[in-house]
Amino acid sequence: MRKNIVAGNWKMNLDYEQGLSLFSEIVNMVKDEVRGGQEVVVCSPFIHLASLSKLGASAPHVSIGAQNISQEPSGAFTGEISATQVKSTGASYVILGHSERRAYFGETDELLAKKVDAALAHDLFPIFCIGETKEERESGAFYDVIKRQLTKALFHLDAAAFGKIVLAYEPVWAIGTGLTATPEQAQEVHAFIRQTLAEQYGQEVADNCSILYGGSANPSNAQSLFSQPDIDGGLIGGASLKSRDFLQIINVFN
Ligand code: 3PY
Repeated sequence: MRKNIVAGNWKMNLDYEQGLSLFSEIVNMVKDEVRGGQEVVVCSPFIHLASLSKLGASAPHVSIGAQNISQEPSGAFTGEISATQVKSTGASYVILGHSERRAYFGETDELLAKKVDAALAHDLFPIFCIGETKEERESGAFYDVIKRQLTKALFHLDAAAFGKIVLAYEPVWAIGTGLTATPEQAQEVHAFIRQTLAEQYGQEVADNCSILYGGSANPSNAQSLFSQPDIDGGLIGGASLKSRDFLQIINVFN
């Protein structure tokens, strides 16, 4: 059975104290709300990870994640952070393939395949983002784009390794623009992703994979998005920075 997951992506926001204080609010609010089979993940900047892991120890359904790792194991890579280092903070997830990293830091599917391997080698679950640009949607090529991203970055994994991946469909045209895919548009793509997984790995692996929707998800649209059969939760940007909004989104599953 796949899990419902609501993951917050704080991006490059919040100083150290602000991050701790928001996280404490989230933990206190969700303590009694989150059901078995559902997980809340907070993906913070690196500076917060170790402290959030300690604060989250009393909240079994709240996990911590990073937003990037290096593909390299260790050594002379100034400014980089390895999978082992992230894992040593107590984090269990890492966002990989976010469109901001693809667009601003030149991350390619080939590089992302290496980052996925580094994460899995150190027991970090990747939340792997895929999605098309506005031009790719308008030209109708978006299914090819999504299939290419899956194939090049993930389909070298065997079925057991793939079972540790969470996917997030994030249409690039809906990130930071206030635009959201309609529930029907999102469902269509999620169903396509699941079908592509079934072709590659079989129906059981496809059925067990949590596929999240990301891209301006908020308390007003979460209900209609998450009620679609192939949408198993969300990767939440701006709305994860406000504890009340984030809780309202989490509560869609309650
Ligand atoms: C957004 O909602 O804008 C995101 O990028 C989530 O990752």
